[in-house]
Amino acid sequence: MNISKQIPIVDATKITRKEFESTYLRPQKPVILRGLWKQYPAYDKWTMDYFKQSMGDIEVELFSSKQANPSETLKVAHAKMRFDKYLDLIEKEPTDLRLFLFPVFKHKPELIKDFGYPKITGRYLKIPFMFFGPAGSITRMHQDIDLSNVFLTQFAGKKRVVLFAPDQSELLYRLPFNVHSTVDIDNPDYDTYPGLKFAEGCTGLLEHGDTLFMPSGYWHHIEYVEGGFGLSVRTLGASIGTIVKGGFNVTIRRKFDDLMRAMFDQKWFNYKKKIAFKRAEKAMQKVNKNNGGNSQPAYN
Ligand SMILES: O=C(O)CCC(=O)C(=O)O
Repeated sequence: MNISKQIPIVDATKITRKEFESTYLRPQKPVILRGLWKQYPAYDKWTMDYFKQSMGDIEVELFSSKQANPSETLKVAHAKMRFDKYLDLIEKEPTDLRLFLFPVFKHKPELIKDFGYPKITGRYLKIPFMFFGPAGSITRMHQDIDLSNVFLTQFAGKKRVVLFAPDQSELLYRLPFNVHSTVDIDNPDYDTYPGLKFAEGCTGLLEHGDTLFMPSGYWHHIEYVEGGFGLSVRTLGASIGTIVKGGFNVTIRRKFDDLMRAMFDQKWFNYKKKIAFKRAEKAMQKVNKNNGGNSQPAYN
């Protein structure tokens, strides 16, 4: 596996919409847009203390990466807590409880006034979500099921992100009917997952005010280097094909996977793993063929 390539960083106040769309959006290349949200009050206003004071009394549902079943999309919470207590916890104590896809605007609609949708592109799906997590917690590697383009802005704390393009899915042992991979890229097990040796991705560090552009279907593994939070907004996928596939994933494919898991549980998971391993084997053969039979693993 080689993830040493750095995600490029550009000054968002200097790049035009035309440049962004031709260099990153249309070719579907990730980039960190530094300072994209400087234009909105949220840039300075949204702090841990602000959220504690303004909506600390609501109850939030929390997810643990350690307790997560790799076969499932996150639906069933592992813990519940008052929001202010949770924010205190992630500032002070080790925990792996994350607040994932948090629809903060349902609880506090006036927050919408603190930001807008940056004119660097268009076709926004206006459903923002927030993500909170403590230092050391991990958002396990996944693709976003709707295949939209994602703009993830960091407000507090730092996050290390590792991305892989969708064409690396087989080498990452993507589980069919699902958007998760079973590999752990922080502790790569090359004996069990030999295809992972050939996967190539890129890495970046998000700090306050950085917006990561993740093109449709990009795999992301996120590590909270410091406790903090961010917000994602999405735009429609790059092509009609991607949009239709995203719609299909969210509706039929996910429901089918849920149904099969409910009926066959471990048997279904084992079947999906078997397919993932077969596909990885084929992908390795393809890499080898493309390199004239001299493929060298892309180790870091
Ligand atoms: O920042 C995070 O914890 C997760 C973000 C994410 O997975 C997403 O925006 O799709």
